Amino acid sequence: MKPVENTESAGTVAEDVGQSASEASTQSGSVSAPASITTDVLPSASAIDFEVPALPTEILLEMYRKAVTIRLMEQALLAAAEEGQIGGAMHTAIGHEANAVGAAYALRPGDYVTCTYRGHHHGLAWGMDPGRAIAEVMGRSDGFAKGKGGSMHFVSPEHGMMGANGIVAAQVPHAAGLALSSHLRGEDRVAITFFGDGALFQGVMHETFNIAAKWKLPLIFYCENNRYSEMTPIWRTSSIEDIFLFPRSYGMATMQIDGNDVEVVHAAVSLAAERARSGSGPTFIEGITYRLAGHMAGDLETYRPPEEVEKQEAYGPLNVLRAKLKARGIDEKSLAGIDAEVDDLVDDAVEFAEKSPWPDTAETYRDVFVESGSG
Ligand SMILES: Cc1ncc(C[n+]2csc(CCOP(=O)(O)OP(=O)(O)O)c2C)c(N)n1
Ligand SMILES: [Mg+2]
Repeated sequence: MKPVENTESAGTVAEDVGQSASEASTQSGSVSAPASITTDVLPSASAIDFEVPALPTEILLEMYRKAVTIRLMEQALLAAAEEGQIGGAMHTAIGHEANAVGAAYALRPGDYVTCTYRGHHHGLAWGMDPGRAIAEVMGRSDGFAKGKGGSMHFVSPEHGMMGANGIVAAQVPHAAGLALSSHLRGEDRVAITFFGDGALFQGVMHETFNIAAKWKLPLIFYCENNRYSEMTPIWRTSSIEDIFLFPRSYGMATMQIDGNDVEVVHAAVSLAAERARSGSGPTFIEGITYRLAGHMAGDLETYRPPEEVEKQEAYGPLNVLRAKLKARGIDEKSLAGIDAEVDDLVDDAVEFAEKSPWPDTAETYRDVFVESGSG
């Protein structure tokens, strides 16, 4: 396995409906995975069909800075969890960065995002400040939900971040509601919802597929397929491993893409957003990715060999992006300079969060229930 160094990897898009799964699979060039993900089949092996324009180098550099910020913040949060500074479960998105960064750059201010409990990367990609984000995870008063949401319930409507959710797939119909409101108000806002491969087996997922396709909602379904649900690999839980084949049966346009490549993600989400804004309805994107850290802080990871993680790390989103930038003449020293700046920024963010006061007890029931004013 080695990092992809060119910008030509792409994804597959299939809008025809009524094909059999095997036809679709053959046409997409996807490979049926063996009974283990410990394989040399790279995500980009399934990536060929649509144009992936090269983004300007300055944008790629910005994306790199954002992806490194996410990575270093997640690492700092894992260290804080180990020190006992974080209550409750915390799931990091180490290895998932490109899905969030590529998508956020493809959408506009005013668009909506919802995501799972693994959502710190989406919050940051959508513009949330790292200091306040860390404060939220630590339950401090400067957090975006004054410390009441914590890691699993990131929310910041002013950034379009309409809520992470601890219940697998619960955020998906919420996004459909946001898309419906945009449609009913005659706005051109798009909603994107991120979920994992495990969410495909929740009933509400399929109810939302059906109604979104039927009503042509301006909605993007984005599956971050990291090939595990908690500690269980996908080949143990799913009848098919090409997740994008499920929504095709609802008549939805689908893509299976390399979720570790920001340019590919950007191109796919741009295409899906264009379809949504022009009234063509929802698109389902399966971003193949890999979780490089445990399912949650404290996960001993006894269910997968370290060699598997090392192998995937080589193709991790930061390595892919570094290789792209180097191919464009950005040298190691410049990249190390960005890494050092971000490191300082994240140190400051942690310090800010640690100094943030605990919420006052008077806050306990505030913002928990809607106040109608009528008693
Ligand atoms: C409805 C529901 N069932 C079970 C759980 C427990 N649970 C938490 S994370 C998780 C795995 C989900 O895997 P996936 O959708 O692939 O997302 P990932 O964690 O890999 O990002 C499960 C089953 C839950 N939170 N909600
Ligand atoms: Mg998963």
